[in-house]
Amino acid sequence: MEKKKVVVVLPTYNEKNVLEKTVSKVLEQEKNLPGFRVEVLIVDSGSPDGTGEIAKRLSKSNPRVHFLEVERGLGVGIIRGHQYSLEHLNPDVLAQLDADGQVEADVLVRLVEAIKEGYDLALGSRFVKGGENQLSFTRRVFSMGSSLVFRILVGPFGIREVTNSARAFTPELFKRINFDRLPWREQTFIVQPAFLNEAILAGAKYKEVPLVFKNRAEGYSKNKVVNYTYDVITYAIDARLHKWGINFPLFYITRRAKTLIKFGVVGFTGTIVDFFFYKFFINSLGMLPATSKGFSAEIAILNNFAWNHFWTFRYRKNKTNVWQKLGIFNFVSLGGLVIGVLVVKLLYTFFGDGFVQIGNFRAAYNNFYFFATIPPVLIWNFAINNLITWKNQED
Ligand SMILES: Nc1nc2c(ncn2[C@@H]2O[C@H](COP(=O)(O)OP(=O)(O)O)[C@@H](O)[C@H]2O)c(=O)[nH]1
Ligand SMILES: [Mg+2]
Repeated sequence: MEKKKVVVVLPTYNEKNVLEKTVSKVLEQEKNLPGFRVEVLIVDSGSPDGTGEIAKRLSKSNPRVHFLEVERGLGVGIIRGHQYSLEHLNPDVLAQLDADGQVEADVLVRLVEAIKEGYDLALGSRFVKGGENQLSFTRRVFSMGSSLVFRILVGPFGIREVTNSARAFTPELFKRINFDRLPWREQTFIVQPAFLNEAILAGAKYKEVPLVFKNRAEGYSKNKVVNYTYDVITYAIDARLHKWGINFPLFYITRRAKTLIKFGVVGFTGTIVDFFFYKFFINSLGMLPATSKGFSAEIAILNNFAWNHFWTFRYRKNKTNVWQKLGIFNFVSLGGLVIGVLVVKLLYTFFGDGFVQIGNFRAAYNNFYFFATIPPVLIWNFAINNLITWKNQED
């Protein structure tokens, strides 16, 4: 009987010290896969460390090793790799594994066996029986967290692992994927959970198989965990809306408007801080609403400044130092503060103290005064900060 062929895509970026070892470990798995021929396709994104040269050499000396050069990005490597495989290598099973040796290569056997059993998609999983995640604490929190966000928002809830690369699937499934909705050109690793979602939408019958994920022995991680988390959350909301029939390109927009979104998120946390202190000063220190608003707004300004400085605009460089920036930021926000105080003052003058009964809940008028300040202050800050931000960029 003719043997079936598994082509394992190995994406690489600066993996010169481990690549050769990984390749031989993957090819070795063939002995545990009777009826299958295992080949690898190394997909390198022009690694500056010369990984591509090693890959080229391996592909010349071994007919079971192939090589493809692509642009930067894990998604680009993975997707272009499978496309190339389908066009040139005639595979019966498409597989993918990290090239850095973090994943025990024997997972390939379990992945391919699941496909043999009739599944369209096999997922290497650290979170099923027999699986292991030996990463650092923060990375473990990330993988568990993204899995949870994904399972709750996108589903199906029964799935355990959504971010790992170790996978195998059928060429038929790959051809059914809607690549217009798959953000495979992004620079984070969002392609992994997104591919899973698109595969399930394309009707994939999937199975999770155990996988052991070790700490890196060589080289460094290219995973930008903060950016990846952001992508997982926005992608998951986007996918949820899509499932409800709402086709709003949230992921695309937030990718492009990242700074603006961060600014908005900071503003939102600022509002919570503001409200907390506003109520605290009124209820615990007996301040008048307008006075309290003055103090709480300043605390919120300091909060927002810190977040914007160390997060939102972290990569913006210009001539002003942190104290000068704090001064400018405060000055800009001062307008917002004055507006806030005036709005509360005005409403207080008209309506004074009082309560409304909403069901079982007794709400003081001053709550409404606070929320009334949000729209005008938001508009003011948006307009003026845009101008300042834009000015800063010019320096
Ligand atoms: N072709 C290609 N491969 C990449 C790129 N970024 C990461 N990889 C590979 O993807 C795999 C997983 O990346 P890694 O940095 O180990 O992420 P981690 O395991 O999540 O820490 C490794 O084999 C990397 O070499 C890229 O931009 N292009
Ligand atoms: Mg790795």
